[in-house]
Amino acid sequence: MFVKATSFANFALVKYWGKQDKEKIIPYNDSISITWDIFKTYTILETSSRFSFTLNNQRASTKESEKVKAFLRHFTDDVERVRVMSQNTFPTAAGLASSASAFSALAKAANHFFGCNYDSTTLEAITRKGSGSAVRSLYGGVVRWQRDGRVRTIDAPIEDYRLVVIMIDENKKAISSRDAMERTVATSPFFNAWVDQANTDANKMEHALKDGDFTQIGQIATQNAMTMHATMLAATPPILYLKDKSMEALALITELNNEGIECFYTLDAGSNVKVITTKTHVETLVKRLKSHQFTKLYQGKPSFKGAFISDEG
Ligand code: 2P0
Repeated sequence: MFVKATSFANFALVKYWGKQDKEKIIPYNDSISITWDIFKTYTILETSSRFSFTLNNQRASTKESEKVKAFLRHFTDDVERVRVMSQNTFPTAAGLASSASAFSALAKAANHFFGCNYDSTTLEAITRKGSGSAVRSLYGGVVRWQRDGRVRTIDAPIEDYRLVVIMIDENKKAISSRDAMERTVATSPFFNAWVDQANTDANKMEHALKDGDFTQIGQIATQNAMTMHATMLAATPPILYLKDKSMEALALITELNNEGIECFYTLDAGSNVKVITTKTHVETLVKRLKSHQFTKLYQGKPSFKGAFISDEG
């Protein structure tokens, strides 16, 4: 027997950064994301004589295998009889939300494979344990993950929004989001201010999204991302994900937006820059980025699908 699930990465317009409950993975602040149709994970669970976990066609490390086994124990008492194969269509752990698509796909696949049929609240609670942001990839479109742990989708006119990811560095990041978040909560003097700001931003962002106010969405999203980075820069020792090239890209995006090419940037736990623009402006934007030597670009559209079972037999 096998089950295949597919899921997509999501990028937050208002970021999740900090856990008030490290066991249940409950955030200090609300976050809001859009699920995009690029950066997919395919996960297959197959009956086997012993457990194995293959990530991107390579046998996973003991640490990764143990994490997957621990996750699967939420679905079964017998994890030894399953083979797990997971494939990302993009660089893993490079700040491209690979853990979000990976754990939402695994959760969906396991729920089906082991016949659990958990309701959405239970599945969300389990998915969070793999990766907090993965809970947002269970759903398509605009998703709000609240600080009470609940998740809901927001109906907003985002069909014409487009994503352009500027690849600055495809390598695995030096510090995981989980460790970086913990250090920020424990040592950054700005952490409380971040939580207040982000919760206010989430409310404003929900309104702006529903109104389709692209300028307002861009202003809130960019300021939110920069506040998150400022908060982690103030941690001890400081957490610095951005590279010189990232900074160059930010300046260029601001310049292009000022010229009338509607776009804004956001940043996650990595140096790669995500630019959001519209269908009308995407071609010009890409051309201009390329003319400034930003040649490694990925382009996407919103996905209105979240994680789903794509094959079984
Ligand atoms: C986000 N990030 O909202 C934020 C912005 C990165 C920067 O959620 O510890 O892999 O597994 O819950 O979900 C990445 O962190 O962390 C993340 P854990 P996760 O997208």
